[in-house]
Amino acid sequence: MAKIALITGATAGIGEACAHTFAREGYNLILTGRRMQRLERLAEVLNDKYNIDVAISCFDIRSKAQVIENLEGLPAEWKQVDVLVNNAGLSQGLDPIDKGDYDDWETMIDTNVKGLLYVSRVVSNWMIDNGFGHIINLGSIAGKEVYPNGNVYCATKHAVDALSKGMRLDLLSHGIKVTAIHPGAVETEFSEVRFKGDKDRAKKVYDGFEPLVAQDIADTIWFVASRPAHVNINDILIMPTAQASATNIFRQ
Ligand code: NDP
Ligand code: 8X3
Repeated sequence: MAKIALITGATAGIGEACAHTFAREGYNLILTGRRMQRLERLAEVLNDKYNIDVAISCFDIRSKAQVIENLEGLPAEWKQVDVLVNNAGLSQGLDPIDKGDYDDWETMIDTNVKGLLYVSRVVSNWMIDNGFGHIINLGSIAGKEVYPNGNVYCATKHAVDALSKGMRLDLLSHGIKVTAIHPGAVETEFSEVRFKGDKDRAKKVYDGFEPLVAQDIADTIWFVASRPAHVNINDILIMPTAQASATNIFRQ
């Protein structure tokens, strides 16, 4: 029987690259995100190219009710999830703490922390019942360091770091693996979302150096997910060669 991966935030960037990678490896997929058309298109492409089954679950991860209703509403056979990639997340704004936008703060906390928790609560129970599973959380260099004006986004990713450690402890006796992946700069829709559609400002983030691409992270996640049963990789910090810390990027 084919294995199953549930990937949150599969409509773009790292999540979409993970969907392609796990499909290539023969996994059936549960793909989530808010943009239904993108989910439908991706499901069609993956189904055609890899002949796998894809279940689409379209919801806003900030809504506890939507998360529970959509995930619990999946047929029982889809709840045999081998790998959960907790990828959906975002940054909004880059303002000093005294000028931060309240809505931006709430969006980041609700998405990156509470959304990840809601999904993990549901899926970890399936994994406990199944007796297997691997949860892979997308942290960030922003979860290891704090940079100017990164305040709340960094706090949410520090929370993901702490939650990954907490999940590993709490799920240990159930044999469920927990891994945190912490990327540096990856060129996706991330900066466009952070700067609310300002493409020029987003592009400048990656000027003068070669950033990571989504596939670099998907390859790393696949490596982690494909280790033997007795091996768990707890934590990976993965950076562009030109980046040494959150703020230290060598640009030419
Ligand atoms: P993208 O903006 O390209 O993709 C983000 C994904 O998250 C989209 O599929 C989006 O789907 C989903 N998402 C966002 N908000 C919600 C929501 N409320 N409900 C459901 N889904 C949501 O960014 P990346 O691929 O770069 O980011 C993926 C993860 O990697 C994030 O957690 C990010 O913090 C982390 N990361 C990114 C880095 C980077 O430099 N790019 C570096 C380190 C970590 P939709 O809009 O359809 O809902
Ligand atoms: C994204 C990386 O440092 O641009 O998590 O915030 S950073």
